Order: sequence, then structure tokens, then C-alpha cells
Amino acid sequence: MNLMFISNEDRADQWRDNLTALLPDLNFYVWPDDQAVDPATIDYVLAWKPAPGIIKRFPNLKAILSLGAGIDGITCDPELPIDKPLVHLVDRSLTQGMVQFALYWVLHFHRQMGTYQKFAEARTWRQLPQAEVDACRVGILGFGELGQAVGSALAAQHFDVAGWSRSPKQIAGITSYAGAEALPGFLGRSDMLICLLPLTPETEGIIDAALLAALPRGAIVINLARGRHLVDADLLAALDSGHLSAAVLDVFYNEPLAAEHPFWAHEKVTVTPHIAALTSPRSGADSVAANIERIERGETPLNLIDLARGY
Ligand code: NDP
Ligand code: OXD
Repeated sequence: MNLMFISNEDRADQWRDNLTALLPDLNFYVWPDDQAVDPATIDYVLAWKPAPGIIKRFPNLKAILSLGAGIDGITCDPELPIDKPLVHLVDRSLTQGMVQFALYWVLHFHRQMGTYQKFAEARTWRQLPQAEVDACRVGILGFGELGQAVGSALAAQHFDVAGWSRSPKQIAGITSYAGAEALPGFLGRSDMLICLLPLTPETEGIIDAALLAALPRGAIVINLARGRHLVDADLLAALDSGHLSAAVLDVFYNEPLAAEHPFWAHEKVTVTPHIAALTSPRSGADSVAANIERIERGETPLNLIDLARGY
């Protein structure tokens, strides 16, 4: 079996070591170092944001494997061969990282840690009432692999959690809202809104002025999915008008975020550099190897993307 690794990240050696330990018959090649290898012999590409047109050079692929949960960096290639199975990464370490990051910020706001930090800077000893956790309503926009893991972790801490997805879910202790008609009701009860949607034509720009206006006054927006879900100017207007009280943004329309972007200096905005959850070559290799083994046995891979749906 031959795999071509295509990524601008510098952890190819870690992926090689972990994958070949699990799949001793795998020949692991790295683009562009190994571009002399006959492209017709490559069975798999393992890719993150490949340059447009590269994947189609390999005519006999059994699957295109994403190095991340999101596949928008692959599907944006206008020459992507759409007849090949495309698989997104579901990885325990990625999921754990996302759960930790979301939990951290929900707890930060719920326990008013920003206010206590300001008190400490002013050497002020002051206690605020502790808000009831089950009165804090968290809404998760995009209730798939990551959204459900985050939702379950928050529900275990007794937050009042709801998830919004295309299809309804039945998860103990969590309210499910499904489809466009359910969105206003979901938003109206979301004191903290966490975005974990995939980027598709339907979800691009979804966090706009109308969506933000439907949130309760004082709501907090935490975008952990893609920058293009958000209309930056609409978020800034909602923060400046006082309708929103804070935003945590891990992802941006253009990354890295330009030094002159107003998000950096806004007192209500926390910027993190797309680190909510990072793919781990160690645990990620388990998922990738398991899927390659399934395909080699003639089985359908897990976590297949439906290109017509966009995720
Ligand atoms: P999944 O495909 O498992 O889940 C996607 C969810 O979004 C599903 O619940 C789906 O509904 C819902 N959804 C999709 N389109 C719509 C729509 N039009 N209306 C309503 N709901 C919709 O994705 P993951 O949970 O694995 O990943 C989510 C995203 O998180 C990734 O695409 C990526 O962009 C981002 N991400 C960010 C990281 C970071 O570090 N910041 C790290 C990893 C991922 P249904 O269940 O009905 O199909
Ligand atoms: C992903 C990401 O999609 O890291 O996995 O953003």
C-alpha cells in the first residue's frame, strides 16, 4: 500500500512512524519530496489544505483521508476528484482537545473569571454571587462528533445544554433542535453559543446580524469551527452595542489573523490561533490506520463525507 502525505505542517516523520508501526506494509511518501514516485501507484492521500490540483495527479486513489475534522481545505480544490471516497478525521485526542477548550471557556464566563482577574489587578477583594449552573443555557451550533462530545461534557457539569443540527438527536439530558425552522427557538435560549458547524455553502456566514440579534441580551459567542461562519463586522457591531457581552474566536476568515484586525484589540474579544483542538499524529494514526484496514478489507470507511451535503 502506498500513501502520499500532503501537508504544510512539519510532522510528516511523526505520521510516518506512527502509521508504519500500525501498517507495516505501508510505503509512506511525502509531497513534494517524493514526487518522483509513480502517481499511479499511490492508493491513499493523507492531506491538510493541499494546493489545488495536486490530488487529481493520483489517478488510482482508494480514498482521500483528511488530516483534520474539517474538509473545507480539501473540497475548496476545484479539481478535486469527486468520485473518490473522502474521509474526515475523527480522533480521540482531537475530540478531547475540543471538549477541554470549550469547557474551559464556558467555565471561565460562568465563574466570572474575567471580572475576578480585573479585581485582582486592582487588588480588590470582592465576592460576587455564584450563578446557578443549571440556569446557564449553552447552545451548540453543529451537533455532530465534536458538538455532541462538548455537549455531553457540559451536561455532566449540569449546564442546560441544547444542540442544533440538521437531523434531530436523542441524547440524555440535552435538548435537540433540528433544521432551519428550529433555529430561532434554539438561539433564543442560548446564553452561550458555541459554533461547531462544518463550513458548507449553507453554513458560511451563518453567524450574522440576524442570528446574533436572536440571542438573549448579554450572550457570549464562542466560535471554534471556521472563521467563515462569522460575519466579522456584525459580531463587532453586536459587541459594541452591548447586545453581546463577549466573544472567543479561535478561527478567522483569513488565518493567520492580520495584525491590524480589530478583533485583536477589542476588550470583549479573546483571540486564539486556531488551537482549540489539534490533530495528534499518535492518536490520529490509529483512526487513519483503522480506516485503511477497512478499505483494504473491502469495507466502507468510517466517517465518510457526503460531498452533496458538504460535510
Ligand atoms: P460533524 O460532521 O461530525 O458534525 C457536523 C454537525 O453540523 C452535524 O451535527 C450536522 O448535522 C451539523 N450541520 C451541518 N450542516 C448543518 C446545517 N446546514 N444546519 C444545521 N446543522 C448542520 O463535524 P465535527 O463535529 O467532526 O467537526 C465540526 C467542525 O469543527 C469541523 O468541520 C471543523 O470546521 C471544526 N474544527 C475546528 C477545530 C479547531 O481547532 N478550531 C478542530 C477540529 C474541528 P447532522 O448531525 O444532522 O448531520
Ligand atoms: C480541523 C481543524 O478541522 O483543526 O481538524 O480545524
